[in-house]
Formats: sequence, C-alpha cells, structure tokens
Amino acid sequence: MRAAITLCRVPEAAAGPFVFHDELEVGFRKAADIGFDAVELFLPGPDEASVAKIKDLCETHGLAIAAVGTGAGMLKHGLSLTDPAPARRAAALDFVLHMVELGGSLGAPAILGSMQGRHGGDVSRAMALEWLAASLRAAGDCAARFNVPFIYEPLNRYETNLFNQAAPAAAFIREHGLSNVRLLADLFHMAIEEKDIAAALVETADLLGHVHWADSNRHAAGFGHTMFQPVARALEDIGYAGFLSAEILPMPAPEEAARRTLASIRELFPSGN
Ligand code: LER
Ligand code: MN
Repeated sequence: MRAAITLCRVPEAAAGPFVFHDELEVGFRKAADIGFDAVELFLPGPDEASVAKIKDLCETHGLAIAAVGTGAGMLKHGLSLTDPAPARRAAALDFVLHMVELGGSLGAPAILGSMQGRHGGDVSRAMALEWLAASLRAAGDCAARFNVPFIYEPLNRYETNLFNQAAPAAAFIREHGLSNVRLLADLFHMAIEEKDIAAALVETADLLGHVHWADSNRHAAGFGHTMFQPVARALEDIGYAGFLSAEILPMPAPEEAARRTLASIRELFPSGN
C-alpha cells in the first residue's frame, strides 16, 4: 500500500490536521527520509509554487504527489460551493478548478472537503445538493482532461451537513452520473459517523479514490481506538490501490507521527499490497 504524508503551507491551518508545515524543500526531504512514497499538498492557492518546481522536488526525492487539498479557499477566502451568493459560489468553483488543474499537472487528484460548505439559512438542502452536484460535475470534467479523478470527501457532522457517511455520498454520485468523481474515506470522520468503517469501505468500494489514514482522535494510527485490522483487510479485499495519506495532527511531534503512520501501514500490509 502506498503511504503519503501531508505537507501544509497555509498559515491559517497551522493548528490543522497536517503533519509537516515546513517549506516545500524541507517537507519533501523529511517525507523521503522517513520512507514515504508521496506527499499530499495543502497549499494557499494554485500559484504557491510552480508545477515545474514541485515536479523537480518529486524527482529529486523519489516522491509522488498523492493529492492536493482545496480547503484554503475556505480558510483563506471564506469561499464555499454552497454559498447563497452566486458570485461567491462562482469564485469558490474557480478556486477549486484551478486546484484541479494544479493537481492534474502533477498527476494527482484534487480533494473537495471543507469547500463543500453546508445548507442552512436561506439555502435549502435541495438547493445545496444541486449546487454540489453541478460543481462536482465541473470539477470531474476538468480533472478528466488530466486523466485523474476528482475526490469528494464526506466530513463529520461538525464540519458539514451535506454528507457525513460514505454510502449516501456514493448514492448521490451514482444518481447524478458523476462518472469522474471518487470518494475519500477519511478514517477520522468515519470513526465519528459510520457504524462499521470496514463495511462502509466494502459497500462503496467501486468509488473509493483516496484514504486519509487517521486514528479515531485524528492522531497517527495506533494512537487512538480505531480497530485497524478490519479496515486494512477491507482495503485489501476490495483491491484498493490508491494512497493511504496521513492527514493527522502532528502529535506528539511531526516526525514521530510520521514514523508511527508508516510503521502502521507496514505492519498492517506486510505483503506491501
Ligand atoms: C479535509 O481533508 C478534512 O478532512 C476536513 O476535516 C477539513 O479539515
Ligand atoms: Mn480528510
């Protein structure tokens, strides 16, 4: 199983669930030294670093880009795809599409997490879901030009009220024929929302595109109370071939969280699959 580690360059997310916050050169070197296969980037925007520079860092350190997050659009600019104001929604989609292009140029998918927003106030659930479907279609079409999917992430109830579980999100993707959209299984959100994480992974297997490898308390795997054995067996059984990416708090310290993550993956997938 390929292991990835998060590298965040967004000052507003300094307390967020990201392991490294170093400059790109330093973060890539640390990821490679510890033994990761890839880096997941959380950048302030599409122009933080050139594609050429990031590709160069990947080559120098033998790393891939697992995914790029889009959450800075919300954190830095307060943008959301379900904002009641049409101009704000348009700006949110524009931000997401530029991140899709950045990721695509690096052979990586972009992720829709917090930028999905929520319904409430003047925005009905039906309205929000219509806007979400339209945005997922646009982002999926854009990603297809780069031969990568677009990744939609159900979040826990404290972060969105659109989709909190994998199966309803999968049904929504299928109903709307969003053929280039895949699901992100963030094991932290799933530990809050799912009845059975392994069963949810099996149920939505055909749509699984990315995994955030986190324990129940958003620490590294092994530092919380999630039962990782059945999760790992489910991922093997469904033939998941994507990344396990540590979107976790850097606790007790970044390097230790990173090493614990990699050890958990090597222990749970001894055959390397
Ligand atoms: C993003 O991947 C995520 O999991 C959300 O909780 C936003 O922080
Ligand atoms: Mn996540």
